[in-house]
Amino acid sequence: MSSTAAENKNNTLKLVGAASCSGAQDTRCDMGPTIIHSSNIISRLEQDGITADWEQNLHPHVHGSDAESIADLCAQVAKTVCNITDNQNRFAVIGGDHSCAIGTWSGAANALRNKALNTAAHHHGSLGLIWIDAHMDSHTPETSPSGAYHGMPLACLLGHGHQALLDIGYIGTKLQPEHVCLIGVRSYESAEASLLKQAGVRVFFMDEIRQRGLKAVINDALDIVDNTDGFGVSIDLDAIDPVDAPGVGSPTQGGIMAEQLLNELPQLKTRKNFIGTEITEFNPFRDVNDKTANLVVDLVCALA
Ligand SMILES: [Mn+2]
Repeated sequence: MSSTAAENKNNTLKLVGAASCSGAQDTRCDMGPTIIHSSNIISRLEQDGITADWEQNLHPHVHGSDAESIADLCAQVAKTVCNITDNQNRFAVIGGDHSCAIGTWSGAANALRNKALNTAAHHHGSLGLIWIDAHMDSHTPETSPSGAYHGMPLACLLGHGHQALLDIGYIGTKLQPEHVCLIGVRSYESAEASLLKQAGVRVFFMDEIRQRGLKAVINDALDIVDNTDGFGVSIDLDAIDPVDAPGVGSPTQGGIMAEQLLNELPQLKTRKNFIGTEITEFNPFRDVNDKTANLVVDLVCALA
């Protein structure tokens, strides 16, 4: 007897804490996952009718700001996310600084690639990604003024960066430029802008969001990820205006208002190929009245 894909789908939201911190100069984002883990997040999801559990909290085995130390945690994150996706559950990774994205999306890409190989499909298991961020995160070690790895994850996923970070999950590029877009960008250096431009990655700057509205931009973003085998969203909380998200690693003026984002994000989960969420750069030490902590919970619920 054959069963349908719908019957096989396990449909549980698996939350994963990834305490990445060595990718940033301010390492206090490592407390973010702990704070969210101890919040009301699971009961909030259950109130919304979502089956959810907190799968695991991952910590670096070694603390160092070199590529090998970053790669250690990213490899753990990749393995966990790959297993969740293999089991046809959705994931929500709570960072940590944004360097954990190398792990999250390498793991997702690995699962999609294995699935395509196993089914002898005519496609290659392509990953789609909507990257919501004030920054481009597209530096390489050669161009980064700070050398901080949370400024490099998107470049790594596109195949540019330290070798140790390119080989996570499997050896090879995880993300094709035509399957990714950035939303909310307003602070960047010219070297990363030209890397994305040369690759042909679509960037929705804040100016365009103000002109056209977030709804139109999210619709365009969904067109970009529509034909992939699976897509997700990586949210750097600094994309959101510091008025609404003060507790972040690098607050940047002039961002997306939280309410707008919460209104538009639920469109993502209506797509059949939506596989998971990542929320990064929550720094509880900079938070004001738990505003940012509560927003993380709201964002996970909006995407669950
Ligand atoms: Mn970022």
